[in-house]
Amino acid sequence: MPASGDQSLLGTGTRSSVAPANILLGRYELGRLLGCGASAKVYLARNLRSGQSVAIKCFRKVSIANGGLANHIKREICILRRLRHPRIVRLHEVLASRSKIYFVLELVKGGELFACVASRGRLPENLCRRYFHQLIAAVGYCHSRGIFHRDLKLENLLLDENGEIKVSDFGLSAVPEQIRGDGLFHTLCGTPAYVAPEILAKKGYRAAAVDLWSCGVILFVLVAGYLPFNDPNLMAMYRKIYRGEYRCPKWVSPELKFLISRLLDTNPESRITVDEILLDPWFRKGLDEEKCASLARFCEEPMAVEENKTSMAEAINAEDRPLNAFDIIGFSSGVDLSGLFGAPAERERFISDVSPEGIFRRVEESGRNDGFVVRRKGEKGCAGVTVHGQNGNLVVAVEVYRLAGGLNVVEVQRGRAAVGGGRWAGEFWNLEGEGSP
Ligand code: PIT
Repeated sequence: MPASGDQSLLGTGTRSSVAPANILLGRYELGRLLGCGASAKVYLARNLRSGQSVAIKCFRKVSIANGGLANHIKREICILRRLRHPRIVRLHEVLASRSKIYFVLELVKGGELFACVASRGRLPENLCRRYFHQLIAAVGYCHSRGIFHRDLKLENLLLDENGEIKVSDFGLSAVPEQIRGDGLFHTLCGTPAYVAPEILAKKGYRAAAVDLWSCGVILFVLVAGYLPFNDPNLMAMYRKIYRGEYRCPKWVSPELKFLISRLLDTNPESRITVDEILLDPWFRKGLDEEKCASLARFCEEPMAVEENKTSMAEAINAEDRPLNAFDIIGFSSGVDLSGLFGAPAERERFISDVSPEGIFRRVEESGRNDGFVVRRKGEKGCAGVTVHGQNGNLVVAVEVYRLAGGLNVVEVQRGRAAVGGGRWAGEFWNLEGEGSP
């Protein structure tokens, strides 16, 4: 697979180091492609230091800039950071180069539940129930935290090595801040066959009810082996959804038929809620009180002791600690990733494995060679160098923030004196490697 070499700080002259083709930011060895979406690809990868296998989702800058994806990605990161549940794929960290954003995710090895149903056909009711328990545990947890997935479908349910599901792809998910004045969401979203009728009505909807409709479609597919609403003609399919026209196959038990009818209720006001699902007889079958209570607890995965220790140490010594990936995201006010996504900007950020001293020396050398005045400045955890014209005007300011793992965030701010000023106005710090993933 092509690679990223953009972690090396390379000047206009010779390259100081060239990263091996499949090494990402000096930290992960990239492996085979696991999946491919419209705006991103997911690769198998291995953490070079710990040996841990992970999945890495790579967003290309082109798709981010052209498709206006930046806000979606920021939201997805914020949402994933808030989720910590055994049935939801964990986000370990976010990495960024000048051209791409990478989500380092928990590796789920068993593939999509979709592939399982596609190859095996319909599943026995007991297995459907087991998957549905896990799905409702994840969905209930998200809803209890004010997060709505909005694109639940079989393709977004992954199977781990124990045959348990993990919900993935929160790219369309939403938080209550997106609710309009009428208390409803208005964004159109979802996959046609899984979309709730109230979304088609375009009048605004409650996202919790929309997710539960999709859970109804998922449950139907698991037990039937095909979609409840389907038609080669999209408008005809939407008509069926809008009218709630589906037929349960004859092998489905009356109890499950009833639950499906409560999930695929076209009226979102009377549609079953998570709390009601927990009381449903088909859902509760084989669940003792304790198991049901633990499903309903929508509990957080406990944090590892080591992680707690680290955050405590970091909190005490916040000034002096290296930045982690989430600091990059929250670098400026809010969750400003503009420096990572944008077209040539006044300010740019990128990651380098060259030491701060090496970076400053390179800037000083280039600046002095071109007749500029160079000044050093130093702060705890962050140091910088500024380059000025002979009149004192700022040409460029370069600051370096230490990251964990020997990496650094380099922030380059162009001053007004940089305009039209040859390579100082452009990208003398352009470190981009070709053909990265
Ligand atoms: C895997 C294996 C795989 C895909 C994924 C993880 C993707 C996970 C994912 C992607 C998202 C998201 C949450 C999880 O928001 O084939 O281990 O965009």
